[in-house]
Amino acid sequence: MATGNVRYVRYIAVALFTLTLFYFVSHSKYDTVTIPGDGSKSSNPSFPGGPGAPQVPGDSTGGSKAPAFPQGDNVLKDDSIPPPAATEDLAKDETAAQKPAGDETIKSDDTTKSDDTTKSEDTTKSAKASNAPLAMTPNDPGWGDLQGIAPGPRMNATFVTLARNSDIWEIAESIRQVEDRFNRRYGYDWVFLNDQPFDDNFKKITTSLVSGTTHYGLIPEEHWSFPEWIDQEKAKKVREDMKERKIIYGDSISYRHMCRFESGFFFRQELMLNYEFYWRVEPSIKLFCDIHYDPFRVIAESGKKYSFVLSLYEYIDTIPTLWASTKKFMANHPEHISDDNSMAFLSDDGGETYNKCHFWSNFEVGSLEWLRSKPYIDYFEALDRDGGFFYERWGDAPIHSIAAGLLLKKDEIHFFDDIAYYHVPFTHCPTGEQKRLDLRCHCDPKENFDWKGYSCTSRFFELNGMTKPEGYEEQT
Ligand SMILES: Nc1nc2c(ncn2[C@@H]2O[C@H](COP(=O)(O)OP(=O)(O)OP(=O)(O)O)[C@@H](O)[C@H]2O)c(=O)[nH]1
Ligand SMILES: [Mg+2]
Repeated sequence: MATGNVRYVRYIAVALFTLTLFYFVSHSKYDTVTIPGDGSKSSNPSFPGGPGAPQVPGDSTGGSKAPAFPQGDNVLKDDSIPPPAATEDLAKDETAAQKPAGDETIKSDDTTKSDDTTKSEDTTKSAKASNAPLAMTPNDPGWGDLQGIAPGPRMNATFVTLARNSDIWEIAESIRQVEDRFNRRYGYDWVFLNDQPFDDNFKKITTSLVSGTTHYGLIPEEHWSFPEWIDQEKAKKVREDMKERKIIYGDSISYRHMCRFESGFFFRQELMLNYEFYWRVEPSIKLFCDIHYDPFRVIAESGKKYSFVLSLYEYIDTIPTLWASTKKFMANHPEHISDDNSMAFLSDDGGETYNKCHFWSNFEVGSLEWLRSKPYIDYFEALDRDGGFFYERWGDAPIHSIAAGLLLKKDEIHFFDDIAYYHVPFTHCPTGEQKRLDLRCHCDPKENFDWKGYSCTSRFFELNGMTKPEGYEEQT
């Protein structure tokens, strides 16, 4: 009996305790934790880039990766700088820039992007910021300001990478370099192209690293296959012969498709049609210095069409008849050859023979409009007909370079000295200690290839009447 009473008392105590607990839980107040990217507004920034701080493109703590300045809003509003004609046309079509046709797009943060208020605020900010001058030297206002969103307009531009799924870690390394040194403040898009579908792992990792919107394109078969006029037997014999002669990638079919694709098709992919400027990035590259200004804007505002950081001599066994094909093209299309061209960069005898100099195309910032223009397409098609991608092993570097050298005016080609770069096995490291300190570089100046015997950069300087930087003799 006594035991029974104790049991009842225990039941009542437990019931009372449970009720009390329930009361406190349901009436207590606690702060809402904002999950970045859930669309709700966070507050109280406690550290730069922390929750609630101004959103920096690519800043994962900030949640949104949406560029603060919409891609399409790239009209150069400063009256003193005439906008390139094509920029304006594309800028009007903001929807086109934000919604690339075809293939797959992973939006950085749809909730934020589709928020009308955010968008109109951004546009106003962009209009004000568009007057921000380009800070090209340490004396220019804004040079040292490398925190937060970069002021100034955005060009209609994208990074572009051709890659296989197996390149994921090598391209991740490159993206990290580009983001840390530049794009985290700009949020430019990145287009990835592949002859096979990209897998989820590739997409997941690259999307997490890129501050802008990522797009994934599958290359159509006709851009990655043998044209019907190619004699397969002849092409096969060439590969066997090159294998015997140990010519690098000499026996590779895919390498040849890659070179042909980069020469004639990357800029015509559906996703790329939405953009006017591109920056090519390959796996395993390094950037050694901070990039203080927007290279896309440099290209757009100064009317440049092509740029480089490294130049060198081509391996002649891969292109024995490229110059003969080029000469045939020049004879057939004199209307495409620029009056103020860079023939002196390409030839030491007025065009009779090719000196093998080329810009190293694994880095390029340039105009897609130029690559899509009739002169360039006519040149590519003439070469493609001659079959040297398969009967030899023509690379896209000499092809882009010869095209730039002959079809463009001299001053449409730009040397980006400030972009310190490595792709195995060559380095561009700016000459002059003060420059490297200003740019916060971590490259070894001894590695700089610019003034060494196998580089063609001296020729470029001489041809354009440019003064070589102080101290270059010590690096020869
Ligand atoms: N999707 C795809 N991409 C390729 C293929 N082959 C090469 N690529 C990409 O094309 C670009 C150039 O290829 P690389 O292998 O880097 O050629 P390379 O720069 O001449 O030679 P490396 O010294 O090996 O870098 C890179 O971005 C590669 O990821 C391929 O078969 N498929
Ligand atoms: Mg490479």
